Amino acid sequence: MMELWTSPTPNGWKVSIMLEELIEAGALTDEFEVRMIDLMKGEQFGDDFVERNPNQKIPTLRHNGRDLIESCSILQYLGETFPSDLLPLDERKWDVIPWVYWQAANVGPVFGNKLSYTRYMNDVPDEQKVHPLERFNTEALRLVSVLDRKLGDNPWVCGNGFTIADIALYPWIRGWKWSKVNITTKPRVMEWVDRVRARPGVERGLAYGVPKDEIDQWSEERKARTAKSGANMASNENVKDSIL
Ligand SMILES: N[C@@H](CCC(=O)N[C@@H](CS)C(=O)NCC(=O)O)C(=O)O
Repeated sequence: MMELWTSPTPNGWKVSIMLEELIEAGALTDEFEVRMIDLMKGEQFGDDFVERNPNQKIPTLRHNGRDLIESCSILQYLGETFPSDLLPLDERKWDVIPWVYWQAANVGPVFGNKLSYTRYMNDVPDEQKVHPLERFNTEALRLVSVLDRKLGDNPWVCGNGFTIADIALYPWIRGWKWSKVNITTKPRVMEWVDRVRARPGVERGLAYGVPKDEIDQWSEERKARTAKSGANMASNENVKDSIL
């Protein structure tokens, strides 16, 4: 039995895309349940959620009684449990896994912080945002350059095969307009974004919890709602109340 608790956010999309890509590859035929967690209502702080993920963040996956947290560890778990080309299980997996760690340790936190200061810190005075915005923007651009070099002339991050490294990276890079990280100087990265988006499994994975006509372009109402919920979550007061 498999249950995914998630939300339509970059870390959530990694796992929903993975499940749909596994179905596409014929590697996953089991039924699974998906529960959309309303982050704005604070469902990630509820007892039933925290029992599955003490870190109070989506996504979290329960499979055969085992709870998995951290989107990239879930990608690896699914890749190993349901073998497919998405994660080679011989020594070639070491061409892929370091780039999944690279995403988890660098692209996710840096793009996440850039996004947070760009869109969500409404109650922080502008002058206090100057340094973090510059810091995270510069680092995000550096990471995009690393991705550009890694892609080289290959279609996918780790060469000729689409893998969990592409799945880990795509949801953060696709949101470059929302996080205001200018990737347009890197045509190979732009083309890779389009190439990933064109995959049917990716299309279905992005649709979890989002109306079909808003997969690529959110409505103004959804943008405003997301910015408001992001501001609530980014508020230090709420973080203290919920964890300490
Ligand atoms: N490193 C974690 C990050 C998870 C994460 O930050 N999830 C966000 C949504 S993308 C979340 O649940 N935020 C709710 C909150 O901070 O209260 C992972 O990759 O799973």
